[in-house]
This record gives sequence, C-alpha cells and structure tokens, in this order.
Amino acid sequence: MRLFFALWPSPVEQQQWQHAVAPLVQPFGGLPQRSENLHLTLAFLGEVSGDRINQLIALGNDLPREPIRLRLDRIECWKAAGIACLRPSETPPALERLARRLHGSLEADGFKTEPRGFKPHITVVRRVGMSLPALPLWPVPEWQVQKIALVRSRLSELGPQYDVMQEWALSPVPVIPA
Ligand code: 2AM
Repeated sequence: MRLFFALWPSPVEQQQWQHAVAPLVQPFGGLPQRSENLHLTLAFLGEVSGDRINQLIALGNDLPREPIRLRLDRIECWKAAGIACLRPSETPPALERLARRLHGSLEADGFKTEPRGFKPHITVVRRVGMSLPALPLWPVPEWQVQKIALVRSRLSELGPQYDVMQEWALSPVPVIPA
C-alpha cells in the first residue's frame, strides 16, 4: 500500500484554507484539491508491504510531539511539480526537528523516502502549467498543528483518496501563567 506521514489539519481548517486560497489560485487553472485532501507531507514512503505497518506505528510512537505553529503566509507555484501550494515563509525549528527525526528513523529502519529535501507545503492545486512569484496571503492562516498522521493513499480517476491509519496528538501549547 502507498503510505506517507503528514501533519493533518481538522476539517474546519481544511475548509478555511480552501476558501482563503480559492480566489487567488483560480487564474492558475489546474485541478484544485478537495478540501478533505489538504495536508502537509512529512515523508512520502511510496509502496510499503502491509506487514510493515506495525513497524511504522512503533516508529511514530517515538516521534517528538513538540507543539508546532505555522503561519501559512504565501502561495507558491512550482512549475516542475506542476502544483500551487500554501506554505509558511519560515519553518519553525520544532517542525525541522520532527522531519529530521522522522527521516532519520525511517532510514534506520530501512524505509526509502523521497530524496527531495523537506520543504513544508500544502498542495492546493495540481496540474498547474505556470510558474509565478509567490503571492502573499492575508489574513495569514495560523495553524496550531494538532496531529501527525500515517496515511494511506489510493489513486483513482477521481483523484487520490486519503485514509488516516494512525494518528498521534502533538503537545498543546503550554499556558504561561500571567
Ligand atoms: P505533493 O503534494 O508535493 O505532491 C501524497 O501523495 C503526498 O505525498 C502528497 O502530499 C505528495 O506531495 C507527497 N509526495 C511526495 N513525494 C511523492 C511522490 N514521489 N509521489 C507522490 N506523492 C509524493
């Protein structure tokens, strides 16, 4: 089965982002992603045999759960990938640490991951045939990430269908007493 690890938003967040980007990406054409498919990939594994799922779950259990907050302040078009994506201009150190640890653990356990470097993004449109300078998004969607997910991807003519197989809650932001 085709698997990946991702930061997974709530349905409300997915709908808010889709609503916010729709007028900006409309001129790009292409194939806008359904709101329920919006996510931020941490590591794409490709085809994995079903008997290795428990190993991936054990690996997920050991990941750091530091709070992560993202400012999704821009839309970029990546011509080579043919996508438009929602991105943070700055990657929080906690997210860098999580991605590094995940990729390190996957490699140590003999899983092959995408060789392209980790560049956090949420694909909002596929099959975009143009490249444009980054567009700022205002108001900036602020994402307090709630969970990491291990997700199965099934490809069909209607586009990919994603099923969350296992999820891990990130720690809440500590409340600093006044
Ligand atoms: P993308 O949005 O940049 O295409 C499920 O396919 C998720 O895994 C998508 O978010 C996709 O990123 C990511 N991914 C990374 N490498 C991939 C690959 N080689 N093929 C398909 N998806 C890939």
